[in-house]
Amino acid sequence: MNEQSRMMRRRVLRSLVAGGVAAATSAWTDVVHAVDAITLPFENGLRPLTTEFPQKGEMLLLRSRPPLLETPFQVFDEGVFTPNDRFFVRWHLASIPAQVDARTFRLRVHGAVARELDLGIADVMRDFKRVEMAAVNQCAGNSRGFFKPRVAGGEWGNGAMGNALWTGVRLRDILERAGVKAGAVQVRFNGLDEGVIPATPDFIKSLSLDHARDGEVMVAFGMNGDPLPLLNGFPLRLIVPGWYSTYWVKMLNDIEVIDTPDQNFWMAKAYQIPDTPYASVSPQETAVKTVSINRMVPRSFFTNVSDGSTIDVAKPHTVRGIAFGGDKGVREVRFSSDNGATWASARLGPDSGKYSFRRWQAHFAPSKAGQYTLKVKAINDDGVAQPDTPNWNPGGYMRNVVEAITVVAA
Ligand SMILES: Nc1nc2c(c(=O)[nH]1)N[C@H]1C(S)=C(S)[C@@H](COP(=O)(O)O)O[C@H]1N2
Ligand SMILES: [Mo]
Repeated sequence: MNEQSRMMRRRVLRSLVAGGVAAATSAWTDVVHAVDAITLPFENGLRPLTTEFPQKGEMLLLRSRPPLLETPFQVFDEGVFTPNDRFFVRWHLASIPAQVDARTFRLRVHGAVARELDLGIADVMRDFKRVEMAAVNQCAGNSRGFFKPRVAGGEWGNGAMGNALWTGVRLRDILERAGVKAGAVQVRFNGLDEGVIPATPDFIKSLSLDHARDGEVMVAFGMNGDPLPLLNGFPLRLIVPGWYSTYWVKMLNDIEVIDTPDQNFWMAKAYQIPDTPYASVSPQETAVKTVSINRMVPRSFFTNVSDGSTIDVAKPHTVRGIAFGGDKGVREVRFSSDNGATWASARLGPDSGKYSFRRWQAHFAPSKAGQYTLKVKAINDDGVAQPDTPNWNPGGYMRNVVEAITVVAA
């Protein structure tokens, strides 16, 4: 019943992994390292497992530079918080500092403010009230590999997400210290990373002034009780609870209050979704009105059974998993063992806060040998439920559907 045993872990040749189909004709000298790999359940789903990144344990490798590292899914069965050394990693630009000196690092606050601030880490930690919040960090493209028809982009499985207890200070308090001037409309955030060539637009994201001052958006220095790992944004990153992680700017060293809406590439052109329910369109549709991606939607997953698991027909089972409500708490998780014909409420684990993962479990006693399609559906505190059919959009964003797996009772 264990996810790990179902992952078809196997030894493959690194040149095969790196070179894809070209590997068959690659030089013999390329065939040097054998590495473990996992096959995700979609086309071209072979992913090597790597332990070669600093402060990271075993991760699925999608790309080395800039790094895209996915959390192996069985990690989510181990607890409600995702360990720092297994937390997924995503960077857009290839020039990322290999180390950051916390003693000399500065966070600048400028733009439409009464007083510019130039803060060291010690200032941030000492001068503002410390706050803590559990929140899910999920890439907008999480689960993109499941899109049908397929779309371009990082072909993630379901592991481009994680839940952590973030420690830091309120962005509102920092902005208050700087004194936002009348007429300001947005706050924009930049980190230490940049493109290799000047023509690459720097990765910069903005939030409305009201959102930035909602008292929930944080500048974090702690993750699950430790400093942030370098690849997750050491020494400071933005936390935007309930919103997709494209806004959670890492290695944050620049906050600018602006008085006209941000038109930079990463706001105006990238991360646009159809302005439709579940950001869904049919693949034939064109000229759909788009908006910048924003709030997350509820999701739920199985963590101790997966598609194709064989289970003992003679025994009752506890099926379990994780859920989250998106921008709201989890109201209910429903479980079905008959392909959605009947549903029962799952038992929810302890509540770590409305933006956190929440564990769930349900009882399943197969009445006879055979195949069972198990489904799980999350409903959030606004009554928003996961859809029965998957959404689709050309960017491969916001994948959402009631999860279904088939197990064999024998
Ligand atoms: N400075 C910086 N911050 C960034 C990004 C980036 O490329 N540069 N990518 C964003 C995106 S799209 C994602 S999914 C998250 C990933 O966070 P993680 O690497 O800590 O998991 O970082 C966000 N913050
Ligand atoms: Mo992302």
